Amino acid sequence: MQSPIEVTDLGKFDYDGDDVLDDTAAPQIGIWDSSHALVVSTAIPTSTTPENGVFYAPITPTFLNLGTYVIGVQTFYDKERFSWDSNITTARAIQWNEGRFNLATTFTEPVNIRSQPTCYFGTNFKFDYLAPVESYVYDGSGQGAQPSSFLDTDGIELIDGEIPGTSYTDPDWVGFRDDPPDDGTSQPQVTFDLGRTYDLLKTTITYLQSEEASGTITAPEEVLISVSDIYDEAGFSTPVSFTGFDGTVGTEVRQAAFDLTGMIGRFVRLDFRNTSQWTFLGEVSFNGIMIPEPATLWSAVLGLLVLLSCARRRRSRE
Ligand SMILES: [Ca+2]
Ligand SMILES: [Ca+2]
Ligand SMILES: [Ca+2]
Ligand SMILES: [Ca+2]
Repeated sequence: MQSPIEVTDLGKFDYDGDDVLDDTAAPQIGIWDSSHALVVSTAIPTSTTPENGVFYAPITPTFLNLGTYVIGVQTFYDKERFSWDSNITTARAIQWNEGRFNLATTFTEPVNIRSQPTCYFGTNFKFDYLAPVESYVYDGSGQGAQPSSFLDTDGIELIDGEIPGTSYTDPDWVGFRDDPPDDGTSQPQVTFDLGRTYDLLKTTITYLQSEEASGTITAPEEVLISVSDIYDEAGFSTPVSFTGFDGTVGTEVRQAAFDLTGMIGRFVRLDFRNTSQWTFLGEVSFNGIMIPEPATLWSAVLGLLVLLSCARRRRSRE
């Protein structure tokens, strides 16, 4: 795993391609980390309908950070087995290392390694790329003017995973006040630090539209998004405008997701614009693929050199 992901489904290949999970019992499937701890597991019901030749079972979305993992599934020596010699193409930032197996009567981590690297291939998984936020700062208007009850009390309310309720008095909301008439200032401007450079895919913003306070809390009209590799005004890209917020009348917790494809950076700046008195934000998250640091690139290049020199040596022996 060369980028953090969230796994949502675990799957087993339909080895004989007949669209039926031909196992005598629901096979257990799981992921182990490098300390041999079982991170997540489930059983795939034999009634499962395959998707593109894979029987998937949903799991509680499970975060996997950078590292090496083992995925294993039970097979019962019946029709649904595993592939001996596979052509393996992995998603970006996921690398296949080796095939493993176990001969056991219970569900255990496969630990036996064969010299043939692409054998014992029979599992799959679905996931989303995550770009976790390390920290953020408010660097525009709004934050100083709000009453204490709508403050970002611990400085992590936008990234703590807590989605507030529909009432604006829920302490999980962060409120940003800018009294009308609107002068076009940020309400608020927030800069998120992802800790590393990511090739961004998406941002998801949780906000409040409420009639509870006489229509003074509304969806933002717009967010201007820019990225930078350094926290420096001059380093930020030209902001791109997104206006897909739902400001229809109602009292509702709403989410907007914006496609950030093509934006690459460590710092992501969200500059919200709102003509009404209040913007209420509950959560902001990002999806993206981590860009390897130069050190990692060097070791990849070195690995390639070692392989090339091996190949050359082998050839010279012939
Ligand atoms: Ca089958
Ligand atoms: Ca939150
Ligand atoms: Ca709060
Ligand atoms: Ca405003």
